Amino acid sequence: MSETILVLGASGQIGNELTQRLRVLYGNNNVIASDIREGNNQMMSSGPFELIDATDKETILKVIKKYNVSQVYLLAAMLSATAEKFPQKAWDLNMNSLLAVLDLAKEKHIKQVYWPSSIAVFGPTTPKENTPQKTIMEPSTVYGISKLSGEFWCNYYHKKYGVDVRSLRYPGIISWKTKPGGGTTDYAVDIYFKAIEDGNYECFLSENTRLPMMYMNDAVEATIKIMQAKPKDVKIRSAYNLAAIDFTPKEIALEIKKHIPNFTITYKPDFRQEIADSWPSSINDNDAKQDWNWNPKFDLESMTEDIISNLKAE
Ligand code: AKB
Repeated sequence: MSETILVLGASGQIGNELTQRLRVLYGNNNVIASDIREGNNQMMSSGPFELIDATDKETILKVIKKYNVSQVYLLAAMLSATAEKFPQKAWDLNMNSLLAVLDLAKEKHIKQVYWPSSIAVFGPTTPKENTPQKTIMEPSTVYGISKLSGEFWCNYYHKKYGVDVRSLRYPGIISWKTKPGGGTTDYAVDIYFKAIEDGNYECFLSENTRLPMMYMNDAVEATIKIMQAKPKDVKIRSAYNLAAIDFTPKEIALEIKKHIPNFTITYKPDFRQEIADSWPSSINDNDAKQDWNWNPKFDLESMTEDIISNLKAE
């Protein structure tokens, strides 16, 4: 595989693990990590790193030219909960970074773009269960509005200028190597850390709030899979629905209890409850399965086992 890849937002939750996996697949020196802040030791020492503000098109272009970059993965974004506090900043970051990268592809500086969408494109009027690819989409959060607008832009640049852009609607992504920041689904990451450190967790969502989720390993796998798919197989150029598991805070707590019997959970819903209530509880991803053979590997049980054994070993 001979690609040179630039990852924007490589120090974040998904960017970090995606960069490490891409370095294994494409060679350390062919994957340039970048972020507005430095990454962890492993990222900084395993391959090239550049400080980049993802909205700064000129700097992105300089780095593309410096390394002869062919693909950009744009992972920089402000997530749902933080975006409600800083709506203008969220809009500026989420939109300007995408338009900068799409323009660079339109101007033929790069061949391929990955940009993540989210289940946040759906809203309170969307069918909640087994949410289809095509359905009512009336997001009620700033983050959701920016992601839905981004999807339209991706589709537009593909149809109008032939830009090869690919996108997935991520559910909540659960990881143990890097923590997320500012999302509504973050509770499902925090809970594991608190279970190991303190034996208890105060959840900011109510016990029966069901949300679509996915283990990081599957998310990284899906991202690379859609980028490696033949262009003709990527039939949807807005963003694909993507699913793996769905559960409630009560259900994940019960699963953790199998490993840490004294673990306790309490519930104190805050402003994030309203965001969670506006999102689907499960997603239909048949298009991704049919078009490019998507298939998740982890369920709640195997994910919990993997996370807890890794956290205990740390
Ligand atoms: C968030 O909670 O904001 C994100 C997402 C679902 O896109 N994890």
